[in-house]
Amino acid sequence: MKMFSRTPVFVFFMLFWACSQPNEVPEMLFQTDFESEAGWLTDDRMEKGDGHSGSWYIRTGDFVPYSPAFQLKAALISQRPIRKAEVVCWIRPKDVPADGHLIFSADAGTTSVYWKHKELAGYLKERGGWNEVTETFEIPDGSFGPDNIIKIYVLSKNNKVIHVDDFSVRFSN
Ligand SMILES: [Ca+2]
Repeated sequence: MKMFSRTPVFVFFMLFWACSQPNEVPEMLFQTDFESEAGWLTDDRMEKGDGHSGSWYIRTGDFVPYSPAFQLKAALISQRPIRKAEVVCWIRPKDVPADGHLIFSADAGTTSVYWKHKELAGYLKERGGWNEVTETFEIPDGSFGPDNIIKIYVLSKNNKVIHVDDFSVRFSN
């Protein structure tokens, strides 16, 4: 009798559990406005001034062509294969004509096992204004493994200074 008396409670619990499980793995969003990185991100490429948000942003192009990178092992982003990375950031050319790339790479040590880029020249024609970059990397299955390090960053192609602020990456499976 005890078993029958507990059955409705058990069924209710299972229904509640089943209904509360998401149908899809939630997207994985990483974002920064660089306002809280000052003093913690030990990189000379941080700059204080008129940011897109607040006072802090990063720069690339004069003494180092690469901006600081988003950098994380693929397995720590998701246990499932990553199929898409949607990047939104704001960039501002200090000098024109600036030219740049948005880079996505998956590295093993110092070697890139997968590497793609997006042209940024179209965002960098006018001096002094912040421009929103919205780019999506579609990633074929098997492009990299869970132990590879995912890096996403801005590269200045012609040594002109580019400012970068409000950087976000949304990964999905
Ligand atoms: Ca900022």
